[in-house]
Amino acid sequence: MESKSADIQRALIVYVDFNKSTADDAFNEFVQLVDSSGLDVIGSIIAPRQRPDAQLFVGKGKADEITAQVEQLNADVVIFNHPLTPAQERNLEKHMNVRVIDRIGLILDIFAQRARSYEGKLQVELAQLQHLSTRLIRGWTHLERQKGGIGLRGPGETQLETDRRLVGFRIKLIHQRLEKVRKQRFLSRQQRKKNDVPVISLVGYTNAGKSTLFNRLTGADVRAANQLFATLDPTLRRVEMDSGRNVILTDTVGFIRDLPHDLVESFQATLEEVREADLLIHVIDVDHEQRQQRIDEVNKVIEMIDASNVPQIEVYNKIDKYAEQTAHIEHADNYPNTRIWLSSHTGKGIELLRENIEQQLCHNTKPLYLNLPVTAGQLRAKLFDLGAVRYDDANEKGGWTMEVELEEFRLHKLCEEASLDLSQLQSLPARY
Ligand SMILES: Nc1nc2c(ncn2[C@@H]2O[C@H](COP(=O)(O)OP(=O)(O)OP(=O)(O)O)[C@@H](O)[C@H]2O)c(=O)[nH]1
Ligand SMILES: [Mg+2]
Repeated sequence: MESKSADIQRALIVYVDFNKSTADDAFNEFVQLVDSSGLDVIGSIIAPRQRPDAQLFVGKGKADEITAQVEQLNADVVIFNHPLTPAQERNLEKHMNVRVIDRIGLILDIFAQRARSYEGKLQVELAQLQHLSTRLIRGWTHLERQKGGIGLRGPGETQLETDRRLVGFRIKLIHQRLEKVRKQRFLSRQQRKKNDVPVISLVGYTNAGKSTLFNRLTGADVRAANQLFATLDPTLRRVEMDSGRNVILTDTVGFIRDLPHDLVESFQATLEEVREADLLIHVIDVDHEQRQQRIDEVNKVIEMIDASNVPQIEVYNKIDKYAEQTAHIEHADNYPNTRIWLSSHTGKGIELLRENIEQQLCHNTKPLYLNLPVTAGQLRAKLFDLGAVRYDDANEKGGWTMEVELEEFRLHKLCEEASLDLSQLQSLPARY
């Protein structure tokens, strides 16, 4: 007798393999993703292919094979690890007489299950509507065994049967509501700036250990789980550093390879926290084979949301998995970024992170030497206003040679506001 509850759906997964080199990792991640959605994986089919078929994505023979498996295993849903066009989805459903969900539909379903906050729900609904609006016309009538469940739950579900015009209207409404959320977030950020509290955002691939590190640093108890996208809604906590200085730490949604652009767009309100942060802690699972690839994926998203200028501490997490791995810190190639090896789970190496955060944000009183061009007059005036200037002299190029003393992240921000690149301005100590 099966003891599982009746509404757990039986999923057959189809992994279409275009690229042998990353196949294992991508396949395992896909299974984990389906697992995280609460579906029961009852079988998998791997389909090597050169390029997708326009009608069915896979070849006709493969589609027949999948159909036979669906019947044999009594599957409720077939999940493809790739985006499908609405036409492909419809053709496949007709062919197999079962619901077909693509990778984006799957991720959206997980998001719908996790969204708790008003903002999170709005963002998921927006992404769902954008994804579904192109698929609405197909209806679901060609499916006999329609049961609801995956792809049909969450804030967007009631919109499924309505027409596109209404969906368009709803999308507009959500945009307006999200605009309000963005404004509120903007105001609270302004307030924090006024109070001079620096903000640190945790970023990283899903399941890297962001929430575990967040809990470790803040003493909070947010949900950490061996599950993809355990966290969706951003959480903010104030943390007191050893010097007594306060910072704000935010935990947020994880990233994954091939994040659809629409999804990133829908999460603008959340991701703005990342862009506006003073420092990013990029959490990396040290134990992962495809570590570098995942780092690159995260940096791609960081670039996509215009946050690549924010200084980063790369945290190589989970060193407790290797007995011989020691906690340590090193400087990354792109100053002032650093890399720290630690374990959020055992706490080993956490003090290195705390020290480095303080160094980057709080009391960096090391003098900084600058060569400002003649066009940087406004920046120079601001530095004087802040009382940060220790030395200032006109140089032969009509600009200024300066020595300033202020937190590096602040100088970074000021340069950015003035559209100047700090690395171009820094100079060796002037001889005076
Ligand atoms: N061994 C070990 N496991 C860890 C460590 N840090 C986190 N984990 C585990 O890794 C899994 C994921 O941790 P989370 O903190 O939920 O990861 P996350 O980055 O917040 O994941 P999402 O919110 O899903 O994006 C959990 O099972 C944690 O217990 C660590 O330092 N060592
Ligand atoms: Mg998390």
